[in-house]
Order: sequence, then structure tokens, then C-alpha cells
Amino acid sequence: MIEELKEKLQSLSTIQEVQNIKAQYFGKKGQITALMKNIGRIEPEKKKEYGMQVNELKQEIERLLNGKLDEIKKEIKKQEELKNWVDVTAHGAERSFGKEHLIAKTIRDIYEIFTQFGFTVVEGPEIEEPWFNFDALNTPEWHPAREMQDTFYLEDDLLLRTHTSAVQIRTMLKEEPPLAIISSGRTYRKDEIDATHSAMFHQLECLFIDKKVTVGNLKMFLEQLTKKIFDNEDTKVLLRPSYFPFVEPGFEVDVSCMNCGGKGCNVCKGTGWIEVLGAGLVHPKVLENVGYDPEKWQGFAFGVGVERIAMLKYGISNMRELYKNDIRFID
Ligand code: FA5
Repeated sequence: MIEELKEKLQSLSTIQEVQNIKAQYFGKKGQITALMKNIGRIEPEKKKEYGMQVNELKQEIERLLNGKLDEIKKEIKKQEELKNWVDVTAHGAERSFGKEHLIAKTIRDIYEIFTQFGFTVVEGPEIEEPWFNFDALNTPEWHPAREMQDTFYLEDDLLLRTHTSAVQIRTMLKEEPPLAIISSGRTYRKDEIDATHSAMFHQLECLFIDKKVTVGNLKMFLEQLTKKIFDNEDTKVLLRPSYFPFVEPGFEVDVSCMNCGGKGCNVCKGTGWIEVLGAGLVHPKVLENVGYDPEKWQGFAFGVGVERIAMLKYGISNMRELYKNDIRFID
């Protein structure tokens, strides 16, 4: 019986097959079951001997069957492990890494320059109260300048800030002078969208408050700054008188064209100059509005269009390229 079983077991490969064989021995009609039942018919003096032999046979068969079961289970586990095997030393698939967006890079580069000059970065909300965006900046409701910047109004007398100048007010209310801060972020205007205008764009604001600050300080600072931004020692700045309610005097600031070096080309429309920012000395009314004494403190401020700088620096002719998130462009 044992030899026969050993032979049978050799060709088995599944647990179910072994169970079936097991039933042939230990099932209701199994061979061992039959031998056990048989014990009643054995002569009393041979019963003990018979019983011992059947038991030995039973144990041997069980041992063989369990041995086979273990063997099959081990094989299944091995196959399973092979299937899930990972070569941890193999090369990974090539992945393309993201690139920093040009707007983020431009802001970061300018921040780096400013922090070298000792300025601190501050933040302000994009959803703003009219007082911070307009009134405190010397632009009351009746003021025609409110129409200069077409505003997106929200519910509850809130608006989307039209410029980062609102951050000047928030900072001055919190801090005592002297101050040297910069801030940047999204700004919103109902402007027609074209190659140089978007309804959402980024500004970078600078505010410097100290004693005896003059236009000379502003000009010198802008010169140093633009030289660094455009990475060109020959960059010159031109202050053209202009009007912003929150500065006096106010200027529109041009830099010498980085394309032709001021000789005149199609980038600067032949003028040799490109407008990059609005600037001026902080208006005494603004200082009063935040509780600073205008007799004691003066300051300069300016606001830069970040997209404008990125376009000039990287030779981008259409602002919309900056918002498409086309990975080929960003690359
Ligand atoms: C201002 O917003 C003033 N707050 C700047 C300022 C700050 C002046 C501090 C004085 C003192 P202006 O409206 O000119 O100024 O906007 C500043 C810059 O934002 C512009 O030079 C331009 O580069 C950019 N800009 C304005 N409108 C848009 C637009 N729709 N899309 C993209 N950039 C714009």
C-alpha cells in the first residue's frame, strides 16, 4: 500500500489532488477506514497486533500525504515570490522633472536681489477691502483714478486687488518706520486681454521708508536694481513724470532697451527705452493715513509688472505664453 501511494504522490502537483488521494484512504469508503472497521472481526488474541499494524500504516500514510502537501505549499510560495520579485538594483524608467515657471523664477530672482539689499518679503491678500486698495492710498471714491484701474468687485464690499500697493498699507499699519519691504503676487483688472495685458497678472511692490528719502535715492536704487535684474552693467533708467495718487512726485520708469542697448530697435519701437514700472515718493497723505508723521518720515515705492520683466528678460513676445502651462514652452 505504501509503495503504491509513493508512486501516486509523485505525479501530484495541487493541494486538491492530494486531498482526493487522502479521501481514498481516510474517507468513508477509504482503505484505512475499512481496515479500522475490520477490527471487530479479528480474533481477540490477534486484535492488539492488528490494531498496532493498522495504526502504523495509518501514521505512515499520513506522514507521506502531509509531506507532499508541505512540498506543494512550498512550491506555490516560491512561484508567488518569483512573480512578485523586484530587482532593486535595476535602473528606473526615465522621468522628466518639472521646471520652475518663468513667473515664479522672475519673482524669486528679484527677491534674491532685494534681500541682498536688506529688504524683507511680506505678503498680503488677493481679496482686498476697498480701503486698503484705494482709500488709504489717497484714492477716495470720487477720485477719477479709481476708474484708471477697472476693478473686479466681489460680494460684501470686497474686491480683487488691482495692484500690490495695498500691501504697503497693511505693512505700515503693522510696523513702525523705518521699513524696507517687498511683496509680490497676483493682481486683477478688467483689462482687454492681448499680447501684453491679462485680466490676472503679477506685480512686485517695493516700499522703503526712512528719514530724508529723496528722488535721488529712488533713482540710484532703481539703477542698481535694474542692472542686477537684467544682468547688464550698462542698463540705464529714465524717470518720466507721471501720476499715481499715492506718490508725489510720481514717475513712469523706463530702462534702456536690453535688445539694442538704447540705439532703437523693434523691441523698444525705436525709442531705445522700455517702460517697466511705476514709482514715486510716498504721498504725505498716505503716511498720515497709516499714522506715520510725514514731517519725520519719507519714502519711495514702486510697483513692477512681473510678466513685463519676464518677457523682456527671456524675449517672450506674447504674455499669453506665460499662462498656457505648455510644458514645451516651460522647458
Ligand atoms: C500700479 O499698479 C501702481 N500701483 C504702481 C506703483 C506702485 C506706482 C508704487 C507708484 C508707487 P500700473 O497700473 O502702471 O501701476 O501697473 C504697474 C505695472 O503692472 C505696469 O507697468 C505693467 O507692467 C503691469 N500691468 C498693468 N496692467 C497689466 C495687465 N493688464 N496685464 C499685465 N501687466 C499689467
